[in-house]
Amino acid sequence: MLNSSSIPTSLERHDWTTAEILDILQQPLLELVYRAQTVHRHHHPQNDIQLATLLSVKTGGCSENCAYCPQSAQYETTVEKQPILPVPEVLAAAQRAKEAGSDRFCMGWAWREIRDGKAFEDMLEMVRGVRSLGLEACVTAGMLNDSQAQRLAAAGLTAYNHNLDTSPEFYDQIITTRTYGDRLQTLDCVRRAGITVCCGGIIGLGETLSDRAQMLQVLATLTPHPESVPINALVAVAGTPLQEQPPIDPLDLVRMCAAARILIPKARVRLSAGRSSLTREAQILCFMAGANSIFYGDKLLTTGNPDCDADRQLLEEIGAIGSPPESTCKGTHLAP
Ligand code: SAM
Ligand code: DTB
Ligand code: SF4
Repeated sequence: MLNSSSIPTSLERHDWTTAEILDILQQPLLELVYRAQTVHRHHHPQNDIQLATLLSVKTGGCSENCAYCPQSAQYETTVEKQPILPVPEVLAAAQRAKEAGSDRFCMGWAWREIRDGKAFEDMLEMVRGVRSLGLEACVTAGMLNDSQAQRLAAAGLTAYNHNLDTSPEFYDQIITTRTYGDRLQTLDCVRRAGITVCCGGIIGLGETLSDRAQMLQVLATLTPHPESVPINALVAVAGTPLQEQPPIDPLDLVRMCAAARILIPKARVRLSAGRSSLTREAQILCFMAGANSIFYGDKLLTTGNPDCDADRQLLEEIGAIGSPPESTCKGTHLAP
């Protein structure tokens, strides 16, 4: 078993093995959190939790069969296919997010892949608009190619989110309409275009601890490392194949945040979907373990998120900087 006191905190490695990562995930919790916090404080300012707001620009009707996703056209969920939001509506939501204190505006399209044409031109305009508000802009819209990545980079896109979701081994139990290799190829295009990479995964899909370690191993051996690593807990949505999945143990989320922090020390580790089911105390443990960003606003893409007031109170209670003044938070309904 690894001993925290003998582990250098400044080390950034790209050769982690799954066995080493399994050891990390299974360390005694207090030891693990201490180690992760030590790494965290070496690489990041204290009390800094970035607020990012999500908006679903294109909702529902997706051709893919991701078993966790309420937006897949293959499952009967309460999410209906919606028209793509127009540029001014998206930029108005970005403005509200900024006023509420967000630093990053993340836009989602329920697509298998980006296709050239009007919707892509609009996406580029949204990116330019979000950047001109002084916000970081992140897009998640499925697979893309080199020329699309280069155009997004030229529009000023800060980050592209494309998750691995789970381990290479477990992947085809969750998605069969595209491969793990497809995902890695998209990440390569993003990297080549000079856009920062936002890439993480989900726990609670029915994976084993070894799957979690394998997914982290793929992330931790990407060179360079992703700048941003979202850790999601499954939001089990009625109508999806994973609707009956039992909720995760919140301490497993703490362990995943801690492992991500230790393995990918410079990344923003984003405590993402699933926060609505966490107590304040569990979230604080995730922050102790190195999570340094949350999604802020009452909605993720299609499912709920803690409301703005509760999050502001939480951030104030823990002394995290970036908590917005009360007046700007009131009435923030970020969804259209
Ligand atoms: N269609 C694009 C794609 O799949 O890359 C972008 C949107 S997709 C909703 C973005 C990510 O959200 C997924 O890769 C997955 O990690 C996460 N996600 C989707 N549904 C989720 C759920 N029910 N619970 C937790 N995470 C979820
Ligand atoms: C990520 O890893 N989590 C966010 C963001 N990237 C796009 C999405 C979570 C979606 C949760 C289910 C929903 O609201 O539809
Ligand atoms: Fe489509 Fe993305 Fe949902 Fe998969 S996760 S069904 S690709 S929106």
